[in-house]
Amino acid sequence: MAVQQADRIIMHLDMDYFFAAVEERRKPELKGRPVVVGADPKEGRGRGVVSTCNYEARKFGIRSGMPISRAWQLCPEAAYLPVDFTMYRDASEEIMNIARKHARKVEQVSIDEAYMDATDMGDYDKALRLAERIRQEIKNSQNLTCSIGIGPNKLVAKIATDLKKPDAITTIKPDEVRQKVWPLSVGKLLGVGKKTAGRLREMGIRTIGDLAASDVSMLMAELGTMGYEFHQMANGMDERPVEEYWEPKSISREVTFEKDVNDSNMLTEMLEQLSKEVHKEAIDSSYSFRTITLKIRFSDFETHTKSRTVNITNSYELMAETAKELSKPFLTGRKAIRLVGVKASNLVYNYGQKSVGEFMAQTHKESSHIPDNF
Ligand code: DCP
Ligand code: CA
Ligand code: CA
Repeated sequence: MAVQQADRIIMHLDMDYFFAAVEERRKPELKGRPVVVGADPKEGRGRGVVSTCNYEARKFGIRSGMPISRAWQLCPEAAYLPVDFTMYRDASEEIMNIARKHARKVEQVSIDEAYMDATDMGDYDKALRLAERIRQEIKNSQNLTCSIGIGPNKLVAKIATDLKKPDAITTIKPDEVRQKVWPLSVGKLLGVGKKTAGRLREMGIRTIGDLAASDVSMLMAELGTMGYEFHQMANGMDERPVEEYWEPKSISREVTFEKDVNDSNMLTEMLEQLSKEVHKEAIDSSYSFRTITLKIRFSDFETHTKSRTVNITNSYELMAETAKELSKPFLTGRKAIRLVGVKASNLVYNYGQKSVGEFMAQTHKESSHIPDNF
């Protein structure tokens, strides 16, 4: 079994049924009942989706991302609660602080999830005891349960967490990858969605073990460099470091009109709306900005971007006005507009407004998928 970075010990922590667990903590009378957090079900006529639900509700088949109307069909007697993001973020911050107290390096990757580098513990037994201390402190001081996975890298640690939930700690040592990881479906690997899983299935590859046993040149011929990466992952190899801090490079929003637009009022309105959203995300994440960029794509796909750098600001008006001014040269009426976008970059973090934990919980997901070409 080829696990090469056997010298690292990585832990992955994930809170159990997080939003619903925080709701149960606030209202202990909910305990034991199915609890669904998400959009208002409106007696089955509601639109919107389930954010999450507790394990009692999962017994009825309710899942994250499911239409709330479907959840209502499956279990009308559940307690349905709206999303109270602020409360979950506060809980998240407390949990991340506990993790930071125990582990030297903590990388928060979502509101309820973090990687920790526990290499300095020296061996898996000591790492397990550290995980146990973290789990206990979260339970005692936060009255919430979590699951923790321990392995030689991020990939294996995350797979370990998912093997046993809730309220569990699972270790996968390098020499256990074959026994514990290989029987799992390829969908457990990072980047293998339904589409890729389907392609792999056509190639006769269903489990991670099938993938590990496949010829790497064949995988590369079929899937390019992705094929190589999947083969590495299937063999339990993943070199990504645990990174405590990172900065989002920019915050942006863009929209493709349903019908190409030639009306300057409509464009102006959209630029104001996009600016509002970009501005809100910047403020919520405690960022000021210096550069505002406008992107315009015409109906023939000709695309332009124009930027202006201003004195450091967090003003919505300045963002919207700048975007509108930058758009003027494009409003000749000659060509209809297919897409517009607004981006804030040259971001400056406002320390002191919010803690680093809070800003990371908010910005990590959104900022990691901003396309570089915008
Ligand atoms: N979330 C959401 N919409 C989704 C998925 C998740 O709003 N489609 C929110 C609610 C979850 C939180 O993110 O509580 C964390 O997501 P997880 O995928 O970790 O799921 P849970 O913590 O709810 O459950 P589990 O015990 O399976 O981890
Ligand atoms: Ca979770
Ligand atoms: Ca999670």
